[in-house]
Parts: sequence; C-alpha cells; structure tokens
Amino acid sequence: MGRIVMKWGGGLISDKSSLCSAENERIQHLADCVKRLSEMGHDIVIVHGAGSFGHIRAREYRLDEGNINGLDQTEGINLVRSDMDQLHNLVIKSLHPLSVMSHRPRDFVINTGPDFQGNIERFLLPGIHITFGDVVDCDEPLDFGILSGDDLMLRLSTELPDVSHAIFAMGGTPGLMTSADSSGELIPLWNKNMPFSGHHSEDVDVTGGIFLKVNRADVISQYVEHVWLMDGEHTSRIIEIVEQGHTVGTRVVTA
Ligand code: IP8
Repeated sequence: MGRIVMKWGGGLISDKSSLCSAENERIQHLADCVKRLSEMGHDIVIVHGAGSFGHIRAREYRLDEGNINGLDQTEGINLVRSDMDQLHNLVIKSLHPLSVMSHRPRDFVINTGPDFQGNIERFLLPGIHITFGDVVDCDEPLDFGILSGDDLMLRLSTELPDVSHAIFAMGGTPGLMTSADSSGELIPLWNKNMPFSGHHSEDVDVTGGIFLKVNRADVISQYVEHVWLMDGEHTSRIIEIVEQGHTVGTRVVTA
C-alpha cells in the first residue's frame, strides 16, 4: 500500500474571511475519509493550511517579510502560532480515535520555501502523520518567516519513499479551470505547458495561493504517479482517486 500525502487547504477547512473560524463539518468529513484510507492499509501524511487562523494576522504583523527593523512583531508571532495550534488541535481531534504523530514545523524546521532545512525522517514511522503551514525560525537577517504547507507537500511527497498519491484538497473549486467565470470548464488533465485560470488574493494570502500550489504539484508529478488538485468538499472523490485512479478533479502530469 502506497503512502498518501494530502493537503487540506486552509480555504477548505476555515472561512478565510473571518478570523479563526473553522469549517468543522468539512474537517470531520476529511477526517472520516482518512480513517477509511487508513483502514485500507495506507500510511498517510496530512499537511493542513492556515486559512483564517494564519494569513490574516501574519499579514497584519508582516510576518512573511521577516524581522522588520523598528516593528515589534513578537506578539504577532505568538498569536499566529497559538492560532495555528488551535486549528491543528481541531484537526487532531477530528481524527480520534486514530493515533496520530503531530509535527509542528516550528519544532524541526529552519527557513522557508522549498529548500527549508529540517529532517523529515520523523515522518517515516508507519501510521498517520500531521503537519501544517507555520511561523518558523529563519537565519539572520530574516529571523523568522512563513513556511507554506505547499512547500511541506513538495518535500514530503518527493523525499519520503513509496508515495503513490499527492492530493491537494481545495475549497471552492472542482480543480483547475479554463476560466474564472461561469464559462470556465474543469481541466481534467493538466501539465505545466497548459494555461489555466487562477486568482491569488495577495491582500489576504501571505503565501502563494493557487499559483504556488500548482507549481509544487507540477514538481511533485515528476516523482509521484497520482498528483491531484480537487474539491475537498467531496471527500468521496479522494477515495475514488485511490481506489479507481480517476475522479472529478485535475490530475497533474509531467509535461
Ligand atoms: O496556508 C501558511 O500556510 P499555507 C501558514 O499552507 C501561515 O500556505 C501561518 C500563514
């Protein structure tokens, strides 16, 4: 049984427009889906995003820019970290009675982006692992920064052995679309030479939004057979990907 690495997007598990508001029902459906996959014998890594538990305050305190001279950002770091703990605990609780191994990036990662330093061997033990986008320490002069869950997806999907699936469960879209308006159609199979329509709300997101996700999914597709961007509100589609190899969503393949 292959290892499944999945992202629970922040826009899926929280209401992005309202500070620290969790979408509890969606979290529970995703957790029930993970329970099924675990019963099937898969090892699973869950990476969850931040949504309104991370991005709103990170932007307010400019945490994505690192240490800014003359600005006291300590309160912001502490607030975002404790808000992320709160979201993380909701995710862990939803998986009860499964026992899970939780890895807070601030405890083992230095620096941000795809080349962050951190030993991911801790994800090798059989079972279910959980981690998330976080405020991590960085080398000087930045001192700290925001590590996106999408960069964790990249490293975990490409460096852990036996990864059969990397699934990005998103909110509000069935996958990649040809255009954002009502004439937009789902792109069932996508590679990086093909156009797609995406909107990144830079005023909300401190990480790269859909463009970061798509870029990371493309790199992962060079290593992993099943890479998908799909609507995480339909968790039966995750099961279909794993059991049947196809579903409603966008499969990302190498060019
Ligand atoms: O939502 C961002 O992680 P992402 C983490 O996975 C924070 O990009 C704390 C804003």
